[in-house]
Amino acid sequence: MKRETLRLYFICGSNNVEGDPLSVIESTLMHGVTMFQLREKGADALKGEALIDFATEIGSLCRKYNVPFIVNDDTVLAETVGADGIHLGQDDQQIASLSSYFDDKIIGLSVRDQIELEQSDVSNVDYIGTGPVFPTNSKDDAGSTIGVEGLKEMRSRIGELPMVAIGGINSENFSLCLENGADGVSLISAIAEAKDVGRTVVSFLS
Ligand code: TZP
Ligand code: MG
Repeated sequence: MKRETLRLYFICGSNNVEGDPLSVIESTLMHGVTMFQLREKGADALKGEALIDFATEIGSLCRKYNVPFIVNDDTVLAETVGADGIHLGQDDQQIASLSSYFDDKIIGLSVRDQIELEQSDVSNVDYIGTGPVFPTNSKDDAGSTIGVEGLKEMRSRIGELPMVAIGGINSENFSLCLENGADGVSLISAIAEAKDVGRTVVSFLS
């Protein structure tokens, strides 16, 4: 994948936004988000047919705006709805056991630090997500922050592998991530909870 594709990576599930999630997602795509991930989590997460329907609608929107559509964790869902890729964490399914559907798809892996990097086979990984860079309220088990020093360190260890920063990124600190080795920033709350989603997206791109 091109590293520019990671520039502004919006991650969202149905319960990260107030109001209609599909309208919010469409607005972000329309205003220039470069990659989208469906991350459906929590006690009130959609399941079964409702989740498939939601993911299918998102897939159509992403195609309309020519933005890659990535599914978090759920390889069956990704394949069912024809997603462009999957994002896996350290405790998710092993990349080596993914079905052939993913052979030509985008594979992202969360790699927090040097220890996780040593434990990970990144040979078939298209990009890594590293963080949390800053404190976050969007993931209970995100662990301690790695700071921009963590990003810099990761960049020095992974060479040219595309890398996106995650965790607590907002309009004040996103440039720091880009200056310290990240090819892009991935965000939930700074976009999902913005009053004016379109304007917020544009502000991250300048
Ligand atoms: N992984 C590490 S931090 C995080 C994830 C999914 C949450 C990012 O959300 P926010 O609201 O942008 O801090
Ligand atoms: Mg996961």
